[in-house]
Amino acid sequence: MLKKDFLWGGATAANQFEGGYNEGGRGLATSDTKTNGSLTRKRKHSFLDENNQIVYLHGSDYIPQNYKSIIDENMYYPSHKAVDFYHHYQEDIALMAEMGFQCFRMSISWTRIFPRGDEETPNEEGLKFYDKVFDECLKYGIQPVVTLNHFDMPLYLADEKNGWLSRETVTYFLRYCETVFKRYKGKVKYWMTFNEINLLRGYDTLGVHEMNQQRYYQAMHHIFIASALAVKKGHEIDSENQIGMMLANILTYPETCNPKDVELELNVSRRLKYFFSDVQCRGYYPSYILKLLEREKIVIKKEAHDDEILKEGCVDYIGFSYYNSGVVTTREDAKSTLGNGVKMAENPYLQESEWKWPIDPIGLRISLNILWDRYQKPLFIVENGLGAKDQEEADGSIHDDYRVAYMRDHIIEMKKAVEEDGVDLMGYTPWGCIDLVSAGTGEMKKRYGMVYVDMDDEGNGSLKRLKKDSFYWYQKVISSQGEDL
Ligand code: P53
Repeated sequence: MLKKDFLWGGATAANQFEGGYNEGGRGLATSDTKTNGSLTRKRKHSFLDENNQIVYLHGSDYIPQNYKSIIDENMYYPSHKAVDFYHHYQEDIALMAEMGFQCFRMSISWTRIFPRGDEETPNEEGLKFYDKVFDECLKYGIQPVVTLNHFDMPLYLADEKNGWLSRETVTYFLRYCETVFKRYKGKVKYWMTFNEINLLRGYDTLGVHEMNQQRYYQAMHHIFIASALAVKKGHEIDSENQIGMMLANILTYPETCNPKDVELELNVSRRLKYFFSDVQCRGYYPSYILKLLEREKIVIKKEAHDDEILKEGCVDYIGFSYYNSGVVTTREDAKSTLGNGVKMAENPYLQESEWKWPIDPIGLRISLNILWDRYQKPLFIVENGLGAKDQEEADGSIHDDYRVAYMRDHIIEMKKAVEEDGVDLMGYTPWGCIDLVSAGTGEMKKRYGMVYVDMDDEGNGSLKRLKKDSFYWYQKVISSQGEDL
C-alpha cells in the first residue's frame, strides 16, 4: 500500500493556467511575450552544441527573436488569458476537491508579487490573490504545493538586468521568496524552487538574450545559489517547510549493449539531468562537470561563500516530471538529434503519443529507483500525463479512455516502486489536471486534464469546465488509495 499521507492531486503553472496577466497590478513576465504555435515550438527544448549553437529538438528552422518587452496587438499570447484560473479559482478548486485531491501543485507568478522584480515592497493585491487561492484549497483540506519559479521571470529583470546572468537577480528572487514564505506561513508547507531546472535554456526562463556556454553555466550558477538561499530562508522562516527541487526526468536508454552506446548514455544523463540533481541534493558541483568546465575553458564567477551556500541549501525532496523515455545512439546514420551532437533512435518497443512522445510506464519505475538509489531523498512525482486531443460529445461528455490507460499504467509502475522496491514516495500530481496551455507548443488542443476547458488554440471558447471520463476514474483511484485502478 502507499503510505497513509500520500498526496494525490494535480499540477499546473501560473503562465499556462492563471491568465489575468495585466490585472491586480501584475507586471509583465517573459512568458507574456511568447506567442502560440510554431514560434514557441521552435524555442523550446533547446540544447547548446560544442560550437555554442543552440540546437532545437523540434526542428532547425528557428526564427531568431531579439525582442524586448514588445506585445504586438495583432498576435495571440496564450499566457495572457491562459484558461483564466484567475477568475475561475473557486470553481476549479471545487472540482479538484470533488476528485478528492489532497494537494494542488501550482506556481506563484513572480510579477504578481513584484511587478518589475526590483521593488522594495510587494504588490499587496497580488499577495491577496494567492491568499484567496490557498484559503480556498485549505477549506477542502487540499495542501498547496507551490513552485516558486515555473518557466518565467519579470520582463524588466530580463531586459534591463540581463536576467539570471546577473547576480543582482539572485537578490531580487530572494526578496520574492522571503515575502511569500512569510506571508503564506501556516498555509503552504510544500514548496519547490525552480521548475525543471535542467531544461532552463531560453530567454523566457533565463532572461538572457544571447546565450552561449559560458553564459549558460554562469546563469545556472546563479540559479543554484538562488535555490540554495531560498531553501535556507524557507527553513529559517518555518521549520515545517518542505522545499524540493524539480527535475525534468527524461529517462535515456542506450540503443545497444555496445559499451560506446552505454558510455554515451551515461554522459548524456549526467549532462541532461544528474548535474542538476547532484548540485541540489548533494550541495556541490560533481567532478564530471568541473572537468568539463575545465576542458571547455568555462570559468564560473563565484562569490566568497558560494560553496557553503550550496552545501547549506540542499533540498528536502526531489520533485520530478516524468512523461517519456528516449534512446541515445552512437550510430552515425541515426536521424534525429538531442543536440550537443547526440543522436537519438526510436524505441521499437514503445508506442508514441500523438505528439511523438514515447509512452513508457516501466521507465517511471526505473526512474524512481535510480533517483532513490542515488540520493536517498523522498521523491514526489509532480508531473505525469498524456497530452492528447479530446472530443466533446453532444451531451458534454468526453471519453478519454487513452488518458485513463496512460495514467493507470504509470500508477501501476509507481506502486511497484513503492511496494516492491521500497522507494520513499510523497505523492502523485498529474500534469494539467484541468486543461491548460502547452508549454512546448502554446497549443490548447494538447490536453492533459481530467477536466476539459472549452477553449481553442486561438483563445476562443466559453471557458466552461466539463468533467471527462478520467475525472470519475481518478476520483475512484484516490478514494481507494490507488487500489481500484
Ligand atoms: P507540454 C519538455 C519535456 C518534458 C517536460 O509539456 C516539459 C517540457 C517542456 O515542453 O515541460 C513540463 O506542455 C513543464 C510543463 C509542461 C509539461 O511538461 O510541452 O513543467 O510546464 O506543460 C508538458 O506538453
